Amino acid sequence: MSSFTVSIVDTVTFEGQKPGTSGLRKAAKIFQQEHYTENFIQAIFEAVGDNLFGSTLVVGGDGRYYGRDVIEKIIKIAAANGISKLLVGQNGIFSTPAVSTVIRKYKTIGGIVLTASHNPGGPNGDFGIKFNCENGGPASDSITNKIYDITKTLKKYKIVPELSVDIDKIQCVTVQVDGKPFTIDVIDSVNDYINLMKEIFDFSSIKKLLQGNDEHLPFKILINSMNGVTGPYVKQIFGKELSVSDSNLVNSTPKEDFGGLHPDPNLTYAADFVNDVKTGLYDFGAAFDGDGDRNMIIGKKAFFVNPSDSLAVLAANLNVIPYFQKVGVKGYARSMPTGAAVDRVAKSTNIECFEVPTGWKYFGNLMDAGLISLCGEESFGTGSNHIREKDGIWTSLAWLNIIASHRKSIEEILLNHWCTYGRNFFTRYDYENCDIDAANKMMKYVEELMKESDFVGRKFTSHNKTYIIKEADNYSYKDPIDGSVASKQGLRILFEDSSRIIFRLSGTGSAGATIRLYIESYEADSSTYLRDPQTVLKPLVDISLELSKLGEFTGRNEPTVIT
Ligand code: G16
Repeated sequence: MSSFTVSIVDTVTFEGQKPGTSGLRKAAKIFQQEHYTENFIQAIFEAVGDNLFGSTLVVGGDGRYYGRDVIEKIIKIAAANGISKLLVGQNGIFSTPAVSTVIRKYKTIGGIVLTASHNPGGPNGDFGIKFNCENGGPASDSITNKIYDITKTLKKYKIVPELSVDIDKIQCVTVQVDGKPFTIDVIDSVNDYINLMKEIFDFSSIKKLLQGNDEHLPFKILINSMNGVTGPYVKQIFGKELSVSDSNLVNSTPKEDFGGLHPDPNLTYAADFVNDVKTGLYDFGAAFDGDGDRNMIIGKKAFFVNPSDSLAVLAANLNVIPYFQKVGVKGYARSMPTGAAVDRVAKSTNIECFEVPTGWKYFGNLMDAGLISLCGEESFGTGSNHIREKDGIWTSLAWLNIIASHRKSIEEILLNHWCTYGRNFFTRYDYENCDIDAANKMMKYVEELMKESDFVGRKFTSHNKTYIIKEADNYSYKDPIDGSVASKQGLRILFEDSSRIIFRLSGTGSAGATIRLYIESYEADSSTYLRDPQTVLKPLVDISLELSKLGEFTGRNEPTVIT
């Protein structure tokens, strides 16, 4: 057995290693600075503390540029910090949901996910490092704050410089590090995840749906992995298990730069995919982001399923999915800016519904306490308590399972849903890469406005619609399990008719500031259900822009992305 010794390296501290909504995300070039990545990894290990000794850790990422180099660094630093074993995805590949699956299955101390999610990759793109805890979910604020505090004073890191392992080969290697065994187990990246999906869903009924029979034509699907990590998972699940032809599974080889794509499955960045489905050739389309936790679902002719509606439809139909038939359905949850369609399903079925700040990490405690089964966010994320991350492929399979059970199109399912519950029209405007000062000034301006004594009760009229402010605040959340408080999570203006305007600064961008404007309005009149949300919400959009002076502050006349 090869033997190695630990070296201690003097380092310099770096400013700004503060994890955002989901891990530390920066330009790859920043991570490539000498010591930068090593410092952050060492800080993660120090934040975990004594529990690290003798533990097992999962490591993998979305295959983006610089990921392999970082895995090599993690192997060397983990070995030097007393970890006993690493479970590394073959080729360095693990989707974010697969990391969560593997952490939970093998009861490891956690995992490190190398991804900047939906942000572009490559030498001029972004990179990211995220720490997930033993429940399989993203680290809580208290842990990420601890990591950040450590980075501010870090002077040294521990490393085994000579240690290196071929991560392209499935193998289990044990070496001696300062006299103690250290194991690197390079495992298949997809097996455990696929087995879990097969336990959850009715694969045979989905297969029948896709293949068709005497009564039904084959249900044609197009799955787009956007050159991200889901490719190998999609090929196995949809290709091998469900016999979908290769030509219907596109962009399914992970690429370091996502083939130049912006791997964010929304109407703007996945426009080519939307256009392909618009042709009418497919009954269903699903696209996933770089690390496989986000999804976009569209129906025939690209009938768009808003993520807030997707959550509500899943909530209303979980009973057809074998996993939920077995374990039952507890509560639901959504992030604060997410449209409240799911609240209506919860109310009608007498199931509790929670509201949390933006960030999947806030669902973890609720799931661990057995309070929720399903949760989702407007940012194209849905998932359940099968793991502790949102899960793109899971969502597409859930939709297919529901469609297979009802034998209805996506459009019919949504229309039926709205006819039962009414429709929460929702849109999000993103103003990406704004000047940081300008964005902060705008947020401050709105917050000050909200404090004016007569703000509540103020009337706004636009396009013959009048809205009266009922409540306004900077959203704050107290976790019902551990009592921790997350404050300043977004400026909310709530109207008497239950419409909402929310302003929030994104925590996942890597350059400048991204302002998100979320707008929602409820309609119970069925003649409106098929109207374009942009038309229905235009009065509120105009009111938001006028009230916030967003254009004046930022110089932006148009959003970068509209969802
Ligand atoms: C992350 C978080 C999500 C959050 C999203 C958007 O997703 O996991 O919970 O909704 O960012 O956050 P923001 O509005 O702050 O940009 P992902 O897919 O980027 O990991």
